[in-house]
Amino acid sequence: MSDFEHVFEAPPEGAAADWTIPQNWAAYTDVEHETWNTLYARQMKILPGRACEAYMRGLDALDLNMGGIPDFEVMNPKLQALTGWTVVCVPGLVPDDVFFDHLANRRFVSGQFIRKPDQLDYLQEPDIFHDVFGHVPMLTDPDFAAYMEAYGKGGQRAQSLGMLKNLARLYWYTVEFGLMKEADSLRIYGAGIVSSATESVFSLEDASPNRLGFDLERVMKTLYRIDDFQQVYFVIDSIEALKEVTLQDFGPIYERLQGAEDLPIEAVLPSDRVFTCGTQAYAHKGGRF
Ligand code: HBI
Ligand code: FE
Repeated sequence: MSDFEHVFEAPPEGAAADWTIPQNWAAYTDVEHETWNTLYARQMKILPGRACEAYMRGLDALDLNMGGIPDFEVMNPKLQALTGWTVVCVPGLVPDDVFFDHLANRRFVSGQFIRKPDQLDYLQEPDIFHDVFGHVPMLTDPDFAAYMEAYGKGGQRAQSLGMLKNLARLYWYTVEFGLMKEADSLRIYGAGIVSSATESVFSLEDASPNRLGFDLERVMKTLYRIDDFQQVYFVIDSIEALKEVTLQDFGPIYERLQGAEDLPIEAVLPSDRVFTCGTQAYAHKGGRF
């Protein structure tokens, strides 16, 4: 297990050229399966009424609640039949170009390991609970599936244009920490939120964070933090609207961004669609849960 910052230069021993490794499902211990079950049961007390419908539907369609860590040989045929996506295992964080190549081909990469029982609430590196419970249900939605493939292709292009920093913010504020408008309230679809018991509540109910309407160019300018609850969440109108916005050519946006300044995390602009103007009390008292 490596640090989040640590990215290997080349596939480690035992990994294929595309960095994938076997899941080796039979080798998970009882304790590891129990960790999955504990995390799963905890989220199921929190997510109904908070997670968006597409997420809850996907969770159902994939039967991730059969007990223990999902076996990809059982899960993948179901996922593939729905949207053509599959999930492959990797040893940890993989280089950007490898990550994008998998996404562009409708393969989602998942950590093979699961967190230790004393790390239930927080770990920095994505494990199989975050990657599968958090990300995979949304991949059963056809519009979200198309969005993620487009992101992979866009990543390859952004990398060649030197705009990856900006595109990564889009991933962060949608795929990882996105909220959406649904049934006259706000719902969660971001994987970083649905896989966290505390942030599932904080993101929707705490008075601290700003909740602002999603705007592609605005988001690409906005800084983010990776080690604590977010200070701003962006709200999409629908998954289809998110997909539509990313099917445009980002070229002109990148040109404007070249000369633009980054926006501070807690900025609220006159042009923002404000759902909540947060107090920022949590961040100002020092954060960290
Ligand atoms: N590797 N395993 C893994 N998981 C990720 O989410 C990931 C990665 N490598 C690079 C990467 N993400 C970034 O390129 C994106 O978040 C932008
Ligand atoms: Fe993630």
